[in-house]
Amino acid sequence: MDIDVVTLFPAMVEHAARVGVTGRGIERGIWRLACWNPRDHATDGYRRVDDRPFGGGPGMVMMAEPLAACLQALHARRAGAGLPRARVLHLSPRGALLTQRRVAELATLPALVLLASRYEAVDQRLLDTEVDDEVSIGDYVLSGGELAALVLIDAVVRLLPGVTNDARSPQCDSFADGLLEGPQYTRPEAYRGTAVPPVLLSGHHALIERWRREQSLRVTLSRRPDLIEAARRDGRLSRADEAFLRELG
Ligand code: 4GS
Repeated sequence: MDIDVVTLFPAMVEHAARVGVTGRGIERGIWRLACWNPRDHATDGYRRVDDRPFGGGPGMVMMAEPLAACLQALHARRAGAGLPRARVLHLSPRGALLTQRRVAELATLPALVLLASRYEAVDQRLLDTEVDDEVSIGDYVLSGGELAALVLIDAVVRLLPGVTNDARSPQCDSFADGLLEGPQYTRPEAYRGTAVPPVLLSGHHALIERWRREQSLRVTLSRRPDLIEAARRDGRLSRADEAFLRELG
């Protein structure tokens, strides 16, 4: 997968993306990152990329022209290599909330362009003409879209085949099956006087799977009852699941 990020702080994105699982994905050639600075496409001698909002009001607005020129340059690079035009996403609290479902859909695309904006806003004319979708990572306001772009990159890249060493782990995640994950334990068997749940040491795989399912139902019901409701609606709860939930009350 090819990911191009438009950002005034390319070092922030480059450094963070080259760490850990996402960094290993780059080293393995599973995805490629390129950052593009709209300041390199500013039209005046001061390299200005922002200006005051028409109509007044606080803060600054990112100018359309430097962003458009920057996007044109990265689209041209792909076209020159014979590659199809990439989907352009703007990270913004006005966008649709990023979910694991959306992440999994994005992970199937061959290329993404992420626009990480700064200041109070982006000129609407640029959004109308150059951006395909707006995506939000949550109902709060950041000082820049870089961290949101990195959140999206992290969630997408870890799903790409060959990035994690165990191909099963993304399927076991919270949300992969619409429920939260239950507790996990590792050595030692007794930690400061607390033992590991004995079933996990039983070697009885069917029993362990059932116990894990029940823990998952228990934690989801107490923290995210909306997810239990959705699972029920979609027919993802078995009769054994329903019986266990009734037991919980
Ligand atoms: C988000 C968010 C965000 C909005 C960027 C104000 C600077 C800021 N981006 N999900 N301008 N929440 N962006 O807060 O994606």
